[in-house]
Amino acid sequence: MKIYIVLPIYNEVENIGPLLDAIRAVCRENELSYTVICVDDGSTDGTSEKLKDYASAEDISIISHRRNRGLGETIRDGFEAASDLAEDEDVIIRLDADGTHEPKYIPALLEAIKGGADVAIASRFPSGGGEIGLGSDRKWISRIANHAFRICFPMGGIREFTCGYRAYRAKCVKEALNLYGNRFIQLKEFGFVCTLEKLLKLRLLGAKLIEVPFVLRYDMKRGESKLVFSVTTLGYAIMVVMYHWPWGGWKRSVSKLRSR
Ligand SMILES: Nc1nc2c(ncn2[C@@H]2O[C@H](COP(=O)(O)OP(=O)(O)O)[C@@H](O)[C@H]2O)c(=O)[nH]1
Ligand SMILES: [Mg+2]
Repeated sequence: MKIYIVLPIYNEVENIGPLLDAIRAVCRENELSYTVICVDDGSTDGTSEKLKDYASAEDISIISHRRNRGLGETIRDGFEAASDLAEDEDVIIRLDADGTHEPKYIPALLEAIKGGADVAIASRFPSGGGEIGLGSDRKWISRIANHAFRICFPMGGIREFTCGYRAYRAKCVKEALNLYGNRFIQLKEFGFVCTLEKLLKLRLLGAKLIEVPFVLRYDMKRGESKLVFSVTTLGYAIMVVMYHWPWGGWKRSVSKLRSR
């Protein structure tokens, strides 16, 4: 089994070097066979130059966008690249490149996949999970959003909808890309919304989801958050409609896609 680690990267000059070093340390310590797929989304702060230092390393591959295309297109490119390389039994892991998602959780996420999960979600909410360094406004907005999503998109006992740190069974991602095609990530214009869209679309295909406790280290973030609240909120609102739309929403269209 091999793991493909997808990193969406936009202006993370201070964070990217330590993160790549930490990923390497965890993978070597646990004797994991891995490749890191860095998707540099038109960074302008020196991140691209920093990545060049790593470009010749065997365990790192770099996809570069000449222009900033946003998180949706970046994740699409990273996941398509990983799924093209991966065998069915491999695992795709995606984490933020801002220093807040520590690679030390990779072994626990892999264990969850080995135990039968199709998607293992690093979650702040089970016992042992948490968050450090998040401002109180951001903390409350995130809490309220995750509660609202439990009502809008019930997925068993899942409580963590917005954190992008997850491991995916490659077979499921390949199936989803075959079935949904370019619509696996459809709401590309809405940045961070793609994180939840992927989860919903996999769940609609029957993916088994499990949460693994993790602590979000917002105190370790250097640089500004790239979350744009207005765009993200609009994207979520559109997603609720598209999911539940009675005449052909995502929820109903899966059986049609399957029968094609
Ligand atoms: N490729 C790409 N990545 C982005 C963009 N905006 C944010 N990211 C990346 O997406 C991840 C999440 O962004 P981040 O600033 O950490 O958001 P926060 O954790 O919610 O504050 C980080 O790895 C960013 O580098 C973008 O426009 N393009
Ligand atoms: Mg982050």
